[in-house]
Amino acid sequence: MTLTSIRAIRCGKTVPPWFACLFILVAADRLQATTILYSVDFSGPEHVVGESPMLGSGPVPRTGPTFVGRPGGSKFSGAVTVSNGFGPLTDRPLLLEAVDTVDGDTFFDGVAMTFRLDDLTLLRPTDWLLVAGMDVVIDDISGSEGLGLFIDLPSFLGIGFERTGAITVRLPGDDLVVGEYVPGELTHVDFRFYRAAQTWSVLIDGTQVYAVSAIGSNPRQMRVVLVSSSANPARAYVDNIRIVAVPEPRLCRKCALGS
Ligand SMILES: [Ca+2]
Ligand SMILES: [Ca+2]
Repeated sequence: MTLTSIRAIRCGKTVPPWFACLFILVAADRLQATTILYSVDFSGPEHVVGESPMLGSGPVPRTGPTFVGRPGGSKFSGAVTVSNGFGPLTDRPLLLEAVDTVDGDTFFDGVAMTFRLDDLTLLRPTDWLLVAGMDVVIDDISGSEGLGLFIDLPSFLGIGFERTGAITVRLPGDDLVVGEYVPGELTHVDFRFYRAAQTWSVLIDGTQVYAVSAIGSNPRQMRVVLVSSSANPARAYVDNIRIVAVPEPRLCRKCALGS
């Protein structure tokens, strides 16, 4: 970082270099103290290309999901496997593939991956932010009911990659279109819980697209679900899944928030 860029750091006004340096030290301290709950990139030796990912459990940071498979039992069909790469995800992303084995009936098939949070201490007294995020690349979900990313609360907070090309916030009983995606291109999704404000927000490629207050601070799990409604296989890739708890910065909270 150059002196010019240090001077460019703003907290409502231009700050002197000594303050910027102090801010950097505090930021470094904050970075070190961040608790990584899950860091899952499917690239470690415990994960094997062509097989289901190794599950994660026990102490943090966990390097695998806590469940992959078929939600809802035998009616669901598909596979969740580590792949060599796809498009911009060149370093072993996870492929979710769903096929509806009996096309035209009333049952959908699909696969899911979950990251348990209810067996972890998510937030310490000084923590003010919980972030859960991942990279997503859609291959072909034209025959599916979409790829859903959920934080399960007492209710749920969900993002849908729909077969129409829309990205939606999935609300109980309704969907809100908040963006669009291009098959083969990367989209990054973050869920953020701001403890002080008791606010959950959703960010697409770093831009907040939705926020809601007071729907609970103790999520049970993060869930990725691909559901199919046709014999045409639906395929989507995810990678670089991180769930972290961030402590309160001691100085310049506005700077840390980027506002
Ligand atoms: Ca990877
Ligand atoms: Ca069916």
